[in-house]
Amino acid sequence: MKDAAPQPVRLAEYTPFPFVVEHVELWFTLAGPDTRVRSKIRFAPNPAAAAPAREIFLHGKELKLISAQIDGAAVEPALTPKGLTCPVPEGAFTWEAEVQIDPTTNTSLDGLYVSGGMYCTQCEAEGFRKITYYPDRPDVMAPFRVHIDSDMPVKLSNGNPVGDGEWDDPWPKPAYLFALVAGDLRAFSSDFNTMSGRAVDLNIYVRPGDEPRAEYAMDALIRSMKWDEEVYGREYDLDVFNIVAVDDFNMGAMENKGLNIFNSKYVLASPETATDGDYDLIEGIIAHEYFHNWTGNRITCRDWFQLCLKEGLTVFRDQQFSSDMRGAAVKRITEVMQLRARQFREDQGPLAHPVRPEEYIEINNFYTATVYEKGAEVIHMLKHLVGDEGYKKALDLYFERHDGDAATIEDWLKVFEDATGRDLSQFARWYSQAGTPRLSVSESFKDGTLTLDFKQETKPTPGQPIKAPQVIPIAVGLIGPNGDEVVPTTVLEMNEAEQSFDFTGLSAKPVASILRGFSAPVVLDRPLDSATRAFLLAHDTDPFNRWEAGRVLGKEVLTAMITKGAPPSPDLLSGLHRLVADDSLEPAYRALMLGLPSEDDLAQTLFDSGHVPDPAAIHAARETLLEAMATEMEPTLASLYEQMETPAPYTPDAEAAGKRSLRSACLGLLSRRDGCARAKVLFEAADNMTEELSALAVLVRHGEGAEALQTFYDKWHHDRLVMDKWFMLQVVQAPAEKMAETAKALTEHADFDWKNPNRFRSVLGAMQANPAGFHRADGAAYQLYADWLIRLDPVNPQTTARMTTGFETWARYDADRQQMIRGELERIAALEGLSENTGEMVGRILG
Ligand code: B3K
Ligand code: ZN
Repeated sequence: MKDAAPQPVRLAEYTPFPFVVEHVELWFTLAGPDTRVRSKIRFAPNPAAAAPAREIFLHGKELKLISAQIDGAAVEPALTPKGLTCPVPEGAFTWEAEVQIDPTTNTSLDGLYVSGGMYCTQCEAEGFRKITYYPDRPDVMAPFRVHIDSDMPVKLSNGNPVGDGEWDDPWPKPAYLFALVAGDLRAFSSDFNTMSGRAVDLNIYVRPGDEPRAEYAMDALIRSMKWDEEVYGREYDLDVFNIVAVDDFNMGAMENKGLNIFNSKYVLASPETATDGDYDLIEGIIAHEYFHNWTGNRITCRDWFQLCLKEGLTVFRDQQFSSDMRGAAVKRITEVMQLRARQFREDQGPLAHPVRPEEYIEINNFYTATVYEKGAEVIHMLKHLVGDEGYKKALDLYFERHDGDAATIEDWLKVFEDATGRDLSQFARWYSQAGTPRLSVSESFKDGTLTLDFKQETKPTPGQPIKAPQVIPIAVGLIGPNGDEVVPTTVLEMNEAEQSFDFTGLSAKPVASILRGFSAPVVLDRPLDSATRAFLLAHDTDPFNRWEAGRVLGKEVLTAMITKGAPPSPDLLSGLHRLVADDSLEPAYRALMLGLPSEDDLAQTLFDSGHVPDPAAIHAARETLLEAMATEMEPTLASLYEQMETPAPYTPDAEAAGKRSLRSACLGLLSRRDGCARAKVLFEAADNMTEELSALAVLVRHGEGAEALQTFYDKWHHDRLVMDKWFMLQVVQAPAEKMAETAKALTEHADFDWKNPNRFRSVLGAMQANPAGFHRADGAAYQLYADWLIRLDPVNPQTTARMTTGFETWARYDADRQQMIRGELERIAALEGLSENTGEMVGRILG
């Protein structure tokens, strides 16, 4: 067992740091295991502190202190594993220190580490303390100057270059935004002229030979810079903007000031190696990190409890950007699918927490779907409530009032109140109350009046037994019996536990389209007969709700198949068939229509309606429905498959990608009828990874993939990113009863580099995407998964802790499965030397 239980950090206990940092200067000597960091930091008393302090605490972790001085005189601070304490003089003083660190053995990918022969850093949230002694908290902001001594040809840090390996960042920043890179790298370069005429050099640094694969990311960067000027009036503020691609990275990317560091998966793309999905993600993540320059860097967070201040807002901004680039309807649907798959799942289980949590043991465990995606949904609602004009005024005021600040959610809501005159005190509950509200509605029609009676209810979540009503914007439109819209979208504002709204003066009973565009992150509970759902599927003028009608119908049909042995419903089959055949709808939208609710989503739905989900039965029902769809629609699918062929050469734009996504959906269904004939042809002929991979997936799914997998391996084994796909596909497409064995065999493959997070996730993480295999009745997959978490924890606690969420849904399942999962979690919890990261997660999941 672990030592003394770690103490949580609490929002309520925030106090300002007693000093301000006026300037930081750092000298790095990058020399492998004997890497040295010298620092010179100018401190002054913080006027905002309660009382002047006569000693200073600096964070420091895994550092070897070589020397320390204050105002030039040697000092001997008291050292602990978390930092040092040292007496200080009255007034301002200069701290100087030298530490020794070893980046070559740093496998946590946090702090300064070596990846593929290059030095790089990751400091958010608390990695800077592994580089030198410093007040490593976001409310301490300072300008930095950095000197890098290394024989590496490229030496980068934040800010503007002022010499070889010398950088000056004039914008005060917290330490979590510090970055350093040194390596044998090549740049793909371009430039940008800002709206006020500043010339900015843009570089994407990659390994030699990868330069052409950075072209798309560069294009996305330039479009992001332009968009932020046009839509938010935000201009870039340095002479250079650098991006570096790194192979070993715990997450997607990091917004370090002027020097974004990216997982190479989200930078490098070529038609032959990247899929349409990869291009889409690259565009979105490049934008996200760039947008952080204002929402995160220029205005940062006072403390880590305010994480959603920068993350929720930046996700919201990248969603707006992607919607402008790729089409609003399709983007909104994919956002909501992702929200439900990740955030609703989190909110409905033992890890539920508010968008602004109130305590944590390890902050890295709170970079969650709730903070990011629900954080963005809260802003989406706010915009509904104050309108586009109000939103614009509030954002302008936010940038004007808080530029240079480390701000809070209270500051954020205050600008909306001041700009619009609205009282947001009840709305603020969205930040403090965890859980997904369930919004039920019943409807009645009498004398030309439609009445909608709403009721909201949020189940208790850990630490929050009682929930107060929230403000819920409910976008509603009404459709007349002939399919025409009779009342266009209006936003109803619900703020009580139960509330009714009337629509008067109607000549006939309309069909209401409720929660249009998914105007609030709630579960809508609306009993409706399948004929009315089919009517909405055919006629709803709101593209999101039209898709949603099909989705809900699909869920109801699947539920009836699973719980009552009902056959696939003809209403659903014919409704989907009509839509898919409708040429007036864009192909990407039709492709989404063909997607059924996921197995995980169905498991939660069954659980919510009082059933114990059986993962094998869910899988089987989905298969039966897919077979029925293929049979019903075969001729239509076959002709669409021909029509949706995109001309060579490949282009990654949304229109072409949309056609390919519909084509791939058709291929998936047709392969159930044509013995994989089309997939075999496509696999041979494809000139791009999107189609090569979709054909391979079909072949493997139908047990026809052995040869193709070998061909693919021989063609791509030199390419890490493509090989990740090869690993992942085999796990995802494996038959449930063999998934654990497949994954295990892959972990024994010579190319399974388990210390690389991308590769680890592409085998172990992929098990989650095969729920029937993961939840196999004998627990073999649970055990394999836990074995690997146990192995990874001492090497990379952050990635291990994140992956424990694979077990967060244990309470949905039957007693045997519950017992097996709990057994695995307890086995992990009992480990000697378990990291605080994983310990906290496992403890919360067990409850
Ligand atoms: N801010 C980083 C995430 C840091 C995660 C630290 N464990 C990337 C992003 O959200 O843009
Ligand atoms: Zn972010």
